[in-house]
Amino acid sequence: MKVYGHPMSTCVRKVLCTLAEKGVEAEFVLVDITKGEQKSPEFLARQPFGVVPALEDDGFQLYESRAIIRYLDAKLPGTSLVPADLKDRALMEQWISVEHSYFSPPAMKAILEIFFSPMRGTQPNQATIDEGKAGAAKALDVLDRGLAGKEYLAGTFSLAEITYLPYFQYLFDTGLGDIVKERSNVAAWWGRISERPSWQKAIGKAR
Ligand SMILES: N[C@@H](CCC(=O)N[C@@H](CS)C(=O)NCC(=O)O)C(=O)O
Repeated sequence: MKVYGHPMSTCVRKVLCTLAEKGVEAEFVLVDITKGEQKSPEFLARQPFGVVPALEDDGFQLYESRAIIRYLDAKLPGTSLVPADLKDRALMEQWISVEHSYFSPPAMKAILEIFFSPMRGTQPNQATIDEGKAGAAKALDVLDRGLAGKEYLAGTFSLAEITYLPYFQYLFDTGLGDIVKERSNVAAWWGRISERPSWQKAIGKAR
């Protein structure tokens, strides 16, 4: 099994975290997005939108991180990352959709502004950061209410947690972690899930 991607990519990190939860090693093939390798004809044949990650499993090719993590969970042995209970499973899907639709787009707007401005040789645009933070904070308010009295979004640690982890990590890495710390249920949840060995491995801090 091969994962094509870059270790700094949020979407690749979801895949690496899922593999680590399952206790499975895959071959990592570096696609250097800092050099534009994701737009090469060779990689576009794997991922026609020219973004990472892509998966190859015994000739089967798959792209889109959320599709890949569902596939890996269903295929690989180990504890399931999808709840067995129908309602918990539906809640997992709800929270993954909230992440995709309402949380990560504004969070990434703020994160990328901070991340890329030094490379552009400009100061980060504070209005862009504030707009992104405000949008992400709105989603975090909903998450905070959803997590009241709960350890995890859908009963147990699931794919839902894995979809949020990379964006939370970058909020902290770019100095925007205050919007997490200000919300007590979300802050406690982040503390719980970010300590997992699978996440530490996905970000290269553990083996
Ligand atoms: N919907 C895609 C998004 C993938 C994506 O945006 N990947 C980013 C890195 S996190 C990328 O490859 N960026 C390079 C580019 O846009 O050229 C997925 O979930 O796999």
